[in-house]
Amino acid sequence: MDKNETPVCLTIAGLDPSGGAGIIADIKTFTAFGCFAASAISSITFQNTQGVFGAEHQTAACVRSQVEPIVDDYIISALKTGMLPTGEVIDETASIIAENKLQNVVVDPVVRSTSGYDLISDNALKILIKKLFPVAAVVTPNIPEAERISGITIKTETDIDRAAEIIRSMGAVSVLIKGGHFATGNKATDFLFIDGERTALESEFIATNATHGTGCTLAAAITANLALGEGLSASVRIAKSFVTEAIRFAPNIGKGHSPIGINFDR
Ligand code: PXL
Repeated sequence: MDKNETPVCLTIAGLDPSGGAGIIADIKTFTAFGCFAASAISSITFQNTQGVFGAEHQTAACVRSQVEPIVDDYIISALKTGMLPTGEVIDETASIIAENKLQNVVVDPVVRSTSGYDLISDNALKILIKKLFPVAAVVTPNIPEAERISGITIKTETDIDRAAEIIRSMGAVSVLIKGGHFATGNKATDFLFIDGERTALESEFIATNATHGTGCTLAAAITANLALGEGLSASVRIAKSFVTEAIRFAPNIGKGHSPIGINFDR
């Protein structure tokens, strides 16, 4: 890469037309960190701050047709995957990663929307685990996602360790389990496991329902920082404080969970 070249981050994820989650959150986040954003849509969802009402999933061929011209033209410094709704789209994404030797792959195992809409089938989740966990620099489940992936109920920090170990045994070298659903007092703690070594990352817990897009934004911010050459641990810390600020600066729009407010004046 030329010294002055801007790193390109690619996201393969769903479109949330209301702008809170999915590729729109990813694009804003990549841009906020000074990376250039490219994107391919895996599914067009129908939603707003109140819920997800449906989705039109894209075919594997459509995803490939979006990605190929991009990877033929740009050097991709990092890739984020978000909602990958079907086994065929996941398989295709894994092939694209292998063929292009993509590095710095952040896999956000999007399973269910905050409002309870299933964004992936059980069979597709199995393929996601098998094909994408082994090529991920980090996998970023929240607690409900970690429960569905590991098959255990998470109630304590020991359960978090057990879930992380199960996810590691599935081939993921590093796992970030996001504890927002688990916040106690005034702290929101996430647990980063690198090669089985655990670090607890604390941030201020902000009591609000303006949280739409936090998961996508966190994973995208990690992706951007990896693209900029930061290590994983630093990328996660920077991403976490970015999300805390975005929650604080939520625009408070809509009748449900407001999107968070991505800050471009960093
Ligand atoms: O936050 C999970 C998520 C990811 N991607 C898309 C979504 C959602 C949740 O609604 O719609 C496109």
